[in-house]
Amino acid sequence: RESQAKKFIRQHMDPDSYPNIGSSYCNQMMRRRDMTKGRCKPVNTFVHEPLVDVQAVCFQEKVTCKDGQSDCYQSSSSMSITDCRLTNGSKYPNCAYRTSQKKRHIIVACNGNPYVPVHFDGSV
Ligand code: 139
Repeated sequence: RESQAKKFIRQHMDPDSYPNIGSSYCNQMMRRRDMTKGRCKPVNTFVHEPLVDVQAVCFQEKVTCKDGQSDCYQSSSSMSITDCRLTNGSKYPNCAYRTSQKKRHIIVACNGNPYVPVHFDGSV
């Protein structure tokens, strides 16, 4: 089955779309990356930076994760991201998202050998 590392890439990496991101970006990408199967995933962030730069965050500033675990890391640089948030009226299977582009420091949880991102904790 899909590894945690591959799942992170599928759900959170999109290095090539930026800066051509329109208002339907999240509606298309959430479906294309299989996050609208079974339920609408409520919140998801795509990162528009090279994979190597996102993987390097595992060796940057260590921070506490939202769930209290200690395997989270904050990027030293701000990164181009797009937050996708399910709209209030959206009802499965019609998953409708609001698309918001931001420049933020990302926070990811890392695991495994090689030590790579497996969870997106948030952005600041
Ligand atoms: P998730 O199933 O949470 O993690 P997403 O990140 O895509 O998948 N793992 C950890 N999980 C949580 N906290 C830690 N400290 C962890 N360390 C390792 C994927 C895998 O990572 C492992 C878990 O065991 C799991 O197998 O918060 C809920 C979802 O919302 C997304 C991220 C998360 O899903 N989200 C939230 C965003 O994409 N952006 C935001 O700004 C906020």
